[in-house]
Amino acid sequence: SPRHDPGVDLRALGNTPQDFARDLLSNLYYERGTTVESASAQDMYDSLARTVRDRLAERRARTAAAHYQANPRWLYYLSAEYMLGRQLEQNLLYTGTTDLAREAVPDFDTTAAQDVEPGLGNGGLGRLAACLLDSLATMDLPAVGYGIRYDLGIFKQDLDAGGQVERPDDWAFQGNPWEFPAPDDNQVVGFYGKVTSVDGRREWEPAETVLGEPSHMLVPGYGTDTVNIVRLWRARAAQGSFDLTRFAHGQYAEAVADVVRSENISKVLYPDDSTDLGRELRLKQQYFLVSCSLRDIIRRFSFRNDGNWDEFAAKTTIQLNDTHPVLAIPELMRLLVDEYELDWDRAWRITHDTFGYTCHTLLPEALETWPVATIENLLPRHLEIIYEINARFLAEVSERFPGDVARIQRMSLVQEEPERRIRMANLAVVGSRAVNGVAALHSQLLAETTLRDFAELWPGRFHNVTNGVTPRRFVKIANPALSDLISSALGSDAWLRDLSLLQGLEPFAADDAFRARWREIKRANKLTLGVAPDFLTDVIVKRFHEYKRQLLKLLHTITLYQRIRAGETPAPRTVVFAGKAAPGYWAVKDVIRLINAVAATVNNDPAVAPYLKVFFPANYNVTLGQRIYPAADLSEQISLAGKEASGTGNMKLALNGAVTIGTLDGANVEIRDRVGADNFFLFGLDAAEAATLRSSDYRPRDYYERDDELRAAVDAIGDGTFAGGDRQAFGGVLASLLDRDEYLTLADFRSYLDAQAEVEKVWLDAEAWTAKSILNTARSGYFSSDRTIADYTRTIWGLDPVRVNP
Ligand code: 26V
Repeated sequence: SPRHDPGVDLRALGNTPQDFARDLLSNLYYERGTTVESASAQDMYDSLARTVRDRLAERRARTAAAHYQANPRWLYYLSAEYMLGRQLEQNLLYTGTTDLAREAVPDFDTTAAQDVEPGLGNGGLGRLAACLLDSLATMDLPAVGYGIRYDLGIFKQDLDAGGQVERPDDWAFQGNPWEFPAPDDNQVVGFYGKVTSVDGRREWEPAETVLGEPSHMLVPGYGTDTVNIVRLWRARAAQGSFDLTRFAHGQYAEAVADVVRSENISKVLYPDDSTDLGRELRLKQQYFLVSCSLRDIIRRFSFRNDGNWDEFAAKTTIQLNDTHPVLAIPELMRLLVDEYELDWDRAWRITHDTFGYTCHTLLPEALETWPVATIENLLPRHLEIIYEINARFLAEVSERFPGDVARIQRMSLVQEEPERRIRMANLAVVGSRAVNGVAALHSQLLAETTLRDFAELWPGRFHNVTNGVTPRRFVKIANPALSDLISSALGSDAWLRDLSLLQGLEPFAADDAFRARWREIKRANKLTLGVAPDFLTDVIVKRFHEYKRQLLKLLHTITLYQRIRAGETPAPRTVVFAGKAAPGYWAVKDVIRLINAVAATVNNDPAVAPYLKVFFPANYNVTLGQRIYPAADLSEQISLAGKEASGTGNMKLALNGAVTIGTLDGANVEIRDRVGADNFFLFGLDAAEAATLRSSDYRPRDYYERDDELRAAVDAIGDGTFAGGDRQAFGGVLASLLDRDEYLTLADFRSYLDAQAEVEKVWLDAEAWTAKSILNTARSGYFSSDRTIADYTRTIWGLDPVRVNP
């Protein structure tokens, strides 16, 4: 029977100024219980958000009806992280109500400033997930994103005496008007307990259960009526968990112990994306996400397809965003074999045909492994299933490579030394139909190094899908003036849905008036950011990691400072650093402290002021990024080659007309291929050279001793120049550079400075620079996440669009 009543006209919400103002007032009165006169900024924001949300909800209802009719193949994106960014401006744009809102709301800017971004991710991987959802909806593809509704998102970064201090990000403290709770779709998740045999079947009896309560946020497409959802799970204790008896005895903490233990599962996002910590609570989060989402996926499948399992893989494709949700593989096996009583081989075919796995790193220390003992305790039945998968898999390997014991040890899902651990990436590859890296070089290196044995066994399973970014948020919303200029040059705004059309800007690189206008916009964007409008804005904005080499940028900055002190007069520049460090990652927290110490010295030196400023805005997040990218002239993408899987900030910056200085790493390679070698400042070792040098007896001190400017910059770190004479203040940074220099910063220093000299030469010719800037935008259309989705759809997912009736 139809679930949607076509007789109901859901479009009662009009789009005249009167309709909009009436709905806003109605929300103010009936949802907030206040009036225009006494409304706080928060009241007004919440009412406006609901007014916009209701217009999306109407599209959502039509989308659901179209999906029900079509009964399509679905994509389910499983991700522990989503960095959605602010919602209000996006949803105003997508519903075409920006002008209505500005008219209806008394102080629009103050109201809009109440919007808080849900920072439910660490960095690149989480923001990629949000860009992919935006493109899926824009391309009318039936998809649901599944994630965790953390109470606390990525910490807020303060700078205290130049050092990073973390504060909790209670992002929904004032409520979240964009969210729809769906308590009827609760799931029950089990942990711990034991496995017994009953009539020849294995039965897991969990010792602890937790409720997963879903809510969703709307994910509208741009220029279409499709509105998809991202469904986020929050952990709750079962009703009645409060222990009244303990309470009556004055044992207040004990009375709520069960509630607290349950709710802790979705309490906080783990802010460490650099190392595998192996904490049990994190494994609980992962299983919580996987268990709730799979049951929800099966529920959705069952009411559409009468639970015919032979149809499951044809109707369902599940993409695993890195290894964080990889427990979905043994969990689906457990559900099929233990609960639905399918035989193993049939269950395995279904499971294997359902999953795709995206790998986002090459760093060995970021590859997740879990101690066997931890899994055995928390998820005893899953461990049995992993062992069974492993036994069958290793039998296959032995048959292909008889007697190759070393290979079997490398490929096993179980690492034996120094303790027994489960290798999640191996499990992901074995249990998936398709595996992909996130940029051409990354996918190639995965197949040649990290996952080489697997690529040899199953070459057809390995793919590349180069990352992309949404031009709606990162060009149209972030840079409205540039967007208007592009639309008027191209004669329409069709580029926002087909970014390859930016190619049409190429001829304008030779147009004097256009270049002048382009520069004016960049200038205005710098003023908005609060940096000097006529200085070169040189930006390195990303999470802090040693491999990303913010320290290389700092050594260059110190050299500039020393040259100016020595009487040189380089082209004026502002160096912008922004980004968070994992709270326990001391090596880079010291780098943040050092950057701010250098900034204090540089910015307080009047002799240097005309030439150099260092700016470190705190708390880099999506919102701050949207202000920085439009103001940037130079995009720093200077990771050691072979370490950055892709990068996506590089794409956001190029699309906003920043020229890249970078190594041949991640997607830089493809950016350079597309914008042209003349419009990209290349330096440094390539991945092969870097690997060779690292495996030889690399001696950073040799570089230090041979290069006078390098030595002077390093010495300034050690002699107290930036620490009021304290020679010990940055001893750790110094020692790690001179004794180890794991990421070859000193080896790439001179090449980097040469490339910076070339930057400066071009910058001094404003017309030449502007032409390069325009060509960077014109030739970066490939880096739209719409193209990324088209690639996934063609090579991995096999989805068809479903159009929503107007
Ligand atoms: C890693 C880990 C390691 C273990 C425990 C917790 C945890 C949480 C998050 C991560 C994420 C690291 C992977 C990541 O963010 N990779 C980035 O993915 C971007 C999108 O594909 C890509 O552009 C960046 O180059 C890559 O570093």
